[in-house]
Amino acid sequence: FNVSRKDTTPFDGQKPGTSGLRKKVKVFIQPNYLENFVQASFNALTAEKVRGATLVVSGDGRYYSKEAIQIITKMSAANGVRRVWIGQNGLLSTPAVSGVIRERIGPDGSKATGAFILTASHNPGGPNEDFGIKYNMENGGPAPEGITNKIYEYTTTIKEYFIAEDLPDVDIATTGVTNFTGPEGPFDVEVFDSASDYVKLMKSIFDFESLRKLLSSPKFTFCYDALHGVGGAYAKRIFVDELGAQESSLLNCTPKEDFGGGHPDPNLTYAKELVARMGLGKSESKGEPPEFGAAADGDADRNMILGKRFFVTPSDSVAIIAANAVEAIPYFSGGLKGVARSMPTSAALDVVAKSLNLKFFEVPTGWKFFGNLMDAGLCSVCGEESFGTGSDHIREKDGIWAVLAWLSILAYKNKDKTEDKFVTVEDIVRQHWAAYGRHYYTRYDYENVDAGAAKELMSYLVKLQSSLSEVNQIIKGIRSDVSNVAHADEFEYKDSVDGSISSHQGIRYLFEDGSRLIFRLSGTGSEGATIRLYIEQYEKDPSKIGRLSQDALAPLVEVALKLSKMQEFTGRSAPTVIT
Ligand code: VG1
Ligand code: CO
Repeated sequence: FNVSRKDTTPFDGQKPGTSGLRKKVKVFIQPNYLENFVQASFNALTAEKVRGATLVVSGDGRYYSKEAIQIITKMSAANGVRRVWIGQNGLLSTPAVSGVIRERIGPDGSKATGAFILTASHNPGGPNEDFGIKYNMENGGPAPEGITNKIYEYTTTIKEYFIAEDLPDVDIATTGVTNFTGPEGPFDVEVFDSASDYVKLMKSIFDFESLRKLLSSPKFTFCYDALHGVGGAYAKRIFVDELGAQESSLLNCTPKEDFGGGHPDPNLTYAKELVARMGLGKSESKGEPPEFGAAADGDADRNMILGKRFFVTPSDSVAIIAANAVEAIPYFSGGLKGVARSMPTSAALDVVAKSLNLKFFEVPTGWKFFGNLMDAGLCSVCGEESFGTGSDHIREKDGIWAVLAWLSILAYKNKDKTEDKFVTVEDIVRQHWAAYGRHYYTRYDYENVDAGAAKELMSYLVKLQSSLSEVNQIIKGIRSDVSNVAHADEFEYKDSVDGSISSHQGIRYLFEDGSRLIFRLSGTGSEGATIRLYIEQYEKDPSKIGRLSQDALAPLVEVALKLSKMQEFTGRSAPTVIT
């Protein structure tokens, strides 16, 4: 093949957000739009690093992925990349990409140096919906802010990109290696099975034998909903082929370009079918709900864990996994190096860390911050309130890992049980609350708010936060039964490993009784602004841990909405999504 140099001009707004660049497909398919971002990424990585590299290029299979894979392959060839690895049909979940970068060895003994992951995660897909791209580094984790900022800078000044226009399109449906020769030498494209490496990794972490036993037990019933995301490709292989679950326990496990027209976000609002099956919906399905249910997002890095008629909040989920990991999961049998959560995630994990005497870290939203801690050997288990849970087996959150972790805890708790009582998901959560106290928690999302209004609300809160006496006076006027704010700030994070500072990571109001109100703007939306409000209250008294979350949090919710003048600023009387 030959290398062509193409003239181009910058596009506005190619700044990667919390997890890469996410835009409407209509924006991405403009001539040169994707090309500019990919070339800017190569420039940011520097030619030295790109030359000879082995790059993974794949994603959740959403609309425009196939075209994007061909473009990125041709640009890789032109920029001196040595090999491109592609999951069959362009499919690789985000956690699988991370695993492939870290673990896979190619037929010629090569190892990957990085990846372009093609996903907009939990955002809908299709010609009128979202596409996305992000770069992951050699450790398998998302590029740190130092790199994403550089990529953005290059997108603002870009004048040219390089592409091997005459490289034939790769047949991504068939596995195998194709060799090419360019001006600088050989260039190979390998298409490989999307699931094998990931299945192997999961088998090295969990005790599949005991999981198989659990799944075959007559007392246990199971259901998994991939919401038509890429998770389906792994669910079949792991839950059915390896663990013996029935095909009928898989919902929406055929990956689709438009996720069947749905919103591939595993929460109580969008995972409707699963929620109904688990007996949690307004309209309950017929028959007895399964004992365990779980869902994934488009790229299968998120998870929702449900018991029979029972919802596990993600903040509790990571705390419960951390509390049980050493006993229940072989990978952790040597102990946990430490645990970490994102700032808006509830403090349930903090209580576990304290009681088990574990190192603990609080980082800004987004998975990239956990990676440094893990690379430094400081963190084994981490999570976010946004249905993200994971460990240091890779450098991304991992939806199927979280399901296997929960199944392992269930298997462990029911191990020696010969009598009829099955220890359920709900039992495990209630026992956890009894031991550690309960963090009532809810998140309100105001999606697609006018960007100017969202900014104004945030600057109002930043200003307000600087005078505690004023804040407390306002709060007393709203509800006298809510405790005082002891501390308020705009969260800033100093990475304890590389010393880098990330500021403006959300506004926190921390109350004397341990309650917290947090406001931040989303960095993953593709249009307008999304305001997230996180509300949390800690209850240690065992007689008060069984309340309905809405009831327990009602006073704080009222304070949050009035204090922030939410309706005044946004014109919204209610959030779009409550989780
Ligand atoms: C959201 C979540 C955050 C998560 C991020 C990426 O970000 O709040 O916790 O890490 O999505 O998840 P934001 O900036 O919109 O709040 V994924 O599954 O979309 O890659
Ligand atoms: Co995701």
